[in-house]
Amino acid sequence: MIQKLKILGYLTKKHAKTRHAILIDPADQTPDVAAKRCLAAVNAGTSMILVGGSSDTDSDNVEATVIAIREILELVAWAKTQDSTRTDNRQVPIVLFPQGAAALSSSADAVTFMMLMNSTSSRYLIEEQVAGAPHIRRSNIEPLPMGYLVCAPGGKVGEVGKVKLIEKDDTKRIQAYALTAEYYGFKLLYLEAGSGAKEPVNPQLIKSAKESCELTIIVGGGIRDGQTAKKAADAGADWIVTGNIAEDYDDSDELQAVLTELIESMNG
Ligand code: 1GP
Repeated sequence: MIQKLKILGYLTKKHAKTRHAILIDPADQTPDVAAKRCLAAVNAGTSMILVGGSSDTDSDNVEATVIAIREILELVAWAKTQDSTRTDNRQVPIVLFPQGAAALSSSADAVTFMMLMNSTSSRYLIEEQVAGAPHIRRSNIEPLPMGYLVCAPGGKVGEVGKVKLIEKDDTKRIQAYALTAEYYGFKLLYLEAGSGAKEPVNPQLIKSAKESCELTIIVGGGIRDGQTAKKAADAGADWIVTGNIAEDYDDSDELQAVLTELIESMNG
């Protein structure tokens, strides 16, 4: 396990390259399948595993998924220590990306403690966070202060979160939100187009957010190939998240090859 209270530093550390995170939705796959996909992603160069979804997740399936992922990664890490020819011993954190207070696991390394800033519902602005905070304290997982913004098209998270979407060309509005996130003391800003979005976050919005604050920028939703990932990276994304694409592949080697290609072309 990565040492406690170190994950925020790991996420915000300035990197020459944009890093990749895989998002696992526990409602869409069994824990075993999730673990195999994570292993393929880590072998491809993924730097973080996010676990969460916008519906149908609860603490039981989140916990079982986190444990299965941790077990497979620890097994592989142990195997590497037995092989003197292997010098790579990258550790990849498992971070919860919860839909709310009912989708937490004490087995994770950290949790994105986020405000869905452009929601119109007090539930996603503050109430779920208040409900989840005591659980986070008890389980001793690290909270990562994060502003979460849903941009058009927004998809299911936009609907569930009762979001007033940031439109593709609304650079002024995203600048104001980015500044607000910084003034609140958040360290991360996540720009979301919605899982499976037909169009990813407009690179112009990413650029505007990046230029108006000092926060670490994470971008996800609708990114399915290296070219799209590269556009987001070039616009200023520090992290790119992909979720759905992993669910298209049952074969681990195939998934590893696809993600390797995506991660390489993103920084190419
Ligand atoms: C994470 O919602 C994304 O922010 C994941 O989106 O499933 O479209 O990759 P995809």
